Amino acid sequence: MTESQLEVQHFDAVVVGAGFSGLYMLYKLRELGYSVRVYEAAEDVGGTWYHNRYPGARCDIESIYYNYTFSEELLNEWTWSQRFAEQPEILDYINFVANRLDLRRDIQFKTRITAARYNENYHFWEIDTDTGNLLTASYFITALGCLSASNTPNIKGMDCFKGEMYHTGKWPHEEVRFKGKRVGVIGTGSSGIQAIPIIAKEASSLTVFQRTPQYSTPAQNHAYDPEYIRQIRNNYSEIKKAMSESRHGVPSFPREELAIEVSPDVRKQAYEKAWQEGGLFTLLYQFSDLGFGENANETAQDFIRSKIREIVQDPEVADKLMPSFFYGTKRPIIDTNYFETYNRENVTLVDIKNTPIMEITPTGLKTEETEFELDMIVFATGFDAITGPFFKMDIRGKGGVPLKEKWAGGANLKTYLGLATAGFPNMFMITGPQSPSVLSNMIVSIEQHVEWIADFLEYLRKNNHDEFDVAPPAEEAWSEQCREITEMTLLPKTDSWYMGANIEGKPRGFLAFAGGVGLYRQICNDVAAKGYEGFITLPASRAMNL
Ligand code: N01
Repeated sequence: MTESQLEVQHFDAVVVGAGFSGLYMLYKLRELGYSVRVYEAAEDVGGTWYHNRYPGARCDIESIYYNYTFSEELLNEWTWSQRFAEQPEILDYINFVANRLDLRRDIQFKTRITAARYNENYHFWEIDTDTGNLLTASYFITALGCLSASNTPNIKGMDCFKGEMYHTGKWPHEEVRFKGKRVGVIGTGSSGIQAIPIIAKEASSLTVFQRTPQYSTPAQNHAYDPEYIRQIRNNYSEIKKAMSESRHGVPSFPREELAIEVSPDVRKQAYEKAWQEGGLFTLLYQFSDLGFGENANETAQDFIRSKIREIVQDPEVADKLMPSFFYGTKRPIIDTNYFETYNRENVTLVDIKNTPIMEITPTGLKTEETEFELDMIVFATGFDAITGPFFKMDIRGKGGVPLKEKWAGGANLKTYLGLATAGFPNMFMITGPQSPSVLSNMIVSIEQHVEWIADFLEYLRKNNHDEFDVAPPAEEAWSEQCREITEMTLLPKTDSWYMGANIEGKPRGFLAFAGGVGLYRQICNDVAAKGYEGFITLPASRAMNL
């Protein structure tokens, strides 16, 4: 270790992560005159879009809404090529922003924050990195991404596999070739469903190991018409307002009609229109009771199941692909030729709920029934979502209490607005647990959080305060409100990663705020308007408690 590495560096704010949220937080605080340093474990900017470079990776939010909206210049200088941009184009966009705003000079790459402790005497955070930096920061801001801790199941024998093995969430930078190979994909969530049709076209054979069949509807992706882009640009301030007041961060709203009150013909027409139109929430928005009413939801399920049956030629394969949970209680999935892929001769579907995977062998994979010879295994097995990335660091608050301990047990996961948590003063979370984050267009949620945090820091500075904490009753009330809203929906009735159900041993509990980004923004604004009600702030002038 060099001498300079042993020097303690102090910043007003240390931000963890250089994805969409970390980059905007850096820009915002730097503009306001704070000293900020971002630490990023990867070699470059991008966060989720840096790591998820598997074949077929693309956005499920329409590109024109999936960008920063805080700068008109950025909006006007970037033109998306297609309705659902592919990962390389999104990563290019993030690089464009990083270059345009000259962000890299305040980012330290290839450096992982390993631990952070709150120093109660000096009211700052002491932060350790895996490169030996010793840091202190008045504010510790996590911009970790909700889906950055990949989940690879521990399957007997996996270390002995002689072929290639990948996880969609940690895809290599070098080209992965499927040509002439026998490939197995485990997992049929958004990642698997995007990758499967592409891999199938190249591989000599593709075996899909499916645990839970999924609903997926066509993305109906297409190139953008320049005239359409021009119109969008001209109306962007209205679009931005609609996004910020919406449910999911896109400028559209569920229709008011109830599925259970219209005739089967009217319903079918609505669903058919949505199917043709494509898009993430289009089908879910056809009726306002799909997210709440079991019978209503079943009509959407039936429609998608009938479509799967129409598309998939082999009735036995179609049977295996029939999903049965409430539609929309896992993040909806949109695809390009997913179900069609099962009509290919080189594709086999294996139902691992009925015939579980027993082990990985040196040459393939064994289920209870069959042994499959494979040259490559792709894990599309998702993430330890939302809380997982926090637990990769040893974060300790007042009294040295580890965050992992505070949040142990699903019912104990308490935050205030998903932005902060009691006992961890001066720590902010961008798109943390119990915020709308993963249920929304992430960029809309990120911008709202970053701007709210910056406003709060300005409030503290103007009032000459240097410490905030959450009042425990405020986080009790917020957590209860999150639970009550979730209970009104069908969301907790499904085993999903929203519920922590995909990770063995993870406590069950809904991890986000389900009331929508519009309501959430209003609540956050009210809290600010009432002098940051629910937060305890302390003046910088008080004697240090040494
Ligand atoms: O992960 P997932 P993902 N043995 O958790 C299965 C976002 N995203 O990476 O359903 C066997 O959804 C698991 O089975 P089950 C988006 O928000 C967005 O696909 O748990 N199988 C499931 O089939 C998304 O929701 C885009 O029974 C196992 C799959 O693996 C989120 O990321 C693209 C298993 C995991 O599905 C996560 O998506 C990609 C095991 N032990 C991702 N463990 C966009 O379009 C898990 N599975 C923007």
